[in-house]
Formats: sequence, C-alpha cells, structure tokens
Amino acid sequence: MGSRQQNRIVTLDEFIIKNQKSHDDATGSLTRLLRDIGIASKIVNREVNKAGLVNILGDADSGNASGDQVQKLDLFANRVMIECLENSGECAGVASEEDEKWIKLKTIKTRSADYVVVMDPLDGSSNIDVNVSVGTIFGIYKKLTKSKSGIKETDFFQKGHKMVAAGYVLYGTSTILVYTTGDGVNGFTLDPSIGEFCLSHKNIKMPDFGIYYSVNQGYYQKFDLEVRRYIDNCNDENYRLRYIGSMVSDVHRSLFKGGIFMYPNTRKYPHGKLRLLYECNPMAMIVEQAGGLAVDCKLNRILDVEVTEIHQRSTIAIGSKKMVEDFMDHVKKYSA
Ligand code: AHM
Ligand code: MG
Repeated sequence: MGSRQQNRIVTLDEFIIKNQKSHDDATGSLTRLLRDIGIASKIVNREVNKAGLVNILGDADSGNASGDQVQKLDLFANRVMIECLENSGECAGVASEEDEKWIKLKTIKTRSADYVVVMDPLDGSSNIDVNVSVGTIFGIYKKLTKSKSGIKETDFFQKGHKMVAAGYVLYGTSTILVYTTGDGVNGFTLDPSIGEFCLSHKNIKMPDFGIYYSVNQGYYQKFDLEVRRYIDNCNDENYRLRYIGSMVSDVHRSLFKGGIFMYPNTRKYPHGKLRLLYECNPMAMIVEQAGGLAVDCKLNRILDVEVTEIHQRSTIAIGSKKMVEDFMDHVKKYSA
C-alpha cells in the first residue's frame, strides 16, 4: 500500500491545487491562471509535434514587434496562450514577445482580474524548421492598478523579484513544464497517453557547479574583454560547450546538470539580445529558486533591474551559483 501511495501519479492540476491549500490567503486565482497556462501549453505542444506534418511551418509574412523574423508557429502559440489566459478571467493583460504593445484582456464582470502575464510564447523559433527544441517562457505579476479590471502599462514595469510565479515549457524529446511560485521549483513531464503533465522532478535543486557552458562562441571577437577572459577560462578548465540557440533548452540543461548560460552584449546587440521582461526575468526567478544565480554583464542581479520598456533587452549570465560567481570575478578583474 505504502509503495503504491509513493508511486501515485500527481498531475499538474492536483499539485497546483494542493499547493494553493497550503497558502491560507490564497483565493484560487493564481491556481486557475496556472492551470490555464498548462492547458495552453498542451495545445502548443500538439502543434509543435505535428509541425512537420501540416502546413504550419515556415515564415509568416509579418516580422514581430522586435523586427525579428516570425514563424507561423510563434503566432499560433501567441494566440493560444492569450485565448487561454482570457478564459481564466484572472488575467487583466498580457505582454508578449510577439506583440508590440501589451494587450488588455476581456475580463469577467463578477470577478476581479488581479494578474498580468509576460511571455515569450515560443522561444528559439529559428529552431522550429529543423526539429530542434523550442520553449514557452512566462512570468506572472500581481497588477498594481487597484480597480477590478483596470490595467496600466506600469503594471508590467515591475522588477523581476516582484513576480509571483514564473515558468517555462520545453518541447523537447519529451515535453516538460517547470514552474515556481517562489517556494521551490517543480517539473512536470507531459504523458501523451493521458494528456496530463505529471510531477516528475520534485523540488529541483541546481548543482552549484557543472561542466557545461553555453554561449554563442561565434561572437567571441565581439564580446568585451572580461567576457572573453571568462570564456578562455572555460576552455582552460575543459568545460564542455553546449549551445542549442534556444535559451530554454540551454538553461534547462544547466538547471539539471549544472552549468552557465550567457548572452553578453555584442556590436549588433549593445544591450544584449534577450528580453528582460519575458525571457531573462522568468528564467532568473526559476534558477534562483533552484539555488542558482542570474546577473547581467554589469553584474546587476537580473531580478533587481528596473523595467522601463516591454521589449527591453538585457545581457545575462545565468546558472550554477559557483560558475556565475566565477564569471562575476572575471568581470570585476578584467573590466577594471
Ligand atoms: P527568439 O525569441 O527570437 O527565438 O530569440 C531568442 C533566442 C534564445 O532562445 C537564444 O538563446 C538566442 O536567441 C540565440 O541567439 P543567437 O542565434 O544570436 O545565438
Ligand atoms: Mg524569445
């Protein structure tokens, strides 16, 4: 009986509800919101899996708000996420990589919509055409605007440490949803036979140190001296270079195996390429919750950086505590 109890499958929905019960002040709103994100990611997963079969692959005609090339699956994922968030009635607005401006969602009259969601609905989209992993990143904030359904741009301009939840979904060899509500990190693998995310990685702790480093080394000459010196050090130490070009996958590896992921400033991207609000911040919250660190190349803690624009870019070094500390030591030493 005991072992049967131990092996019992815990679904994402069950886990979220159980978690809510342990917070006396919880109203169930965040629970509903997280469940809707779970549903959206199952729908996105279905399309990602059959992307090669239907005519959903390839570039859409439009570029996204940031001028990058957009692929059809990005737009699909964006629409599904927004529709599911709207269904919950808990979310007042969304800021997405795929939309230039934040969007106010329709809310339910009888209920107040207390949250805003930031997201990159399909990160690493250049990988879609070649069957390489992509991911969804999301962060949830309690909105500052007091009225029931009201929302202002400043509701999105909150520092990362104000997030009440953050997560990502990795559509890889299997599909896994990893999230935190500020009380540890848990991972749920999608069992396609029952269509449920099942608890597979409980209370994830990131190794303090690892042998992997992830950076686009093709840009080596374009990085600042201090970053180049740190990369030289990674080479000297025989760390293994792994770079998928899909931040979710690269950070996911570090989360489990130990490692560091970096996207420093280059000539093309003087402030870094990745987006603070919906890429760096949610990943930073997860990594910190698992015991790791995330800083920018000026050594500010990512979660403390002021947000002033929806599509603000940031440099980032994120990963195992000791490796990020080592990166910071190199920056201090060589930028002087
Ligand atoms: P995207 O949101 O347009 O997909 O861009 C973000 C991605 C990250 O997942 C990845 O780490 C990075 O861009 C790769 O950029 P690069 O090809 O310059 O190395
Ligand atoms: Mg992205």
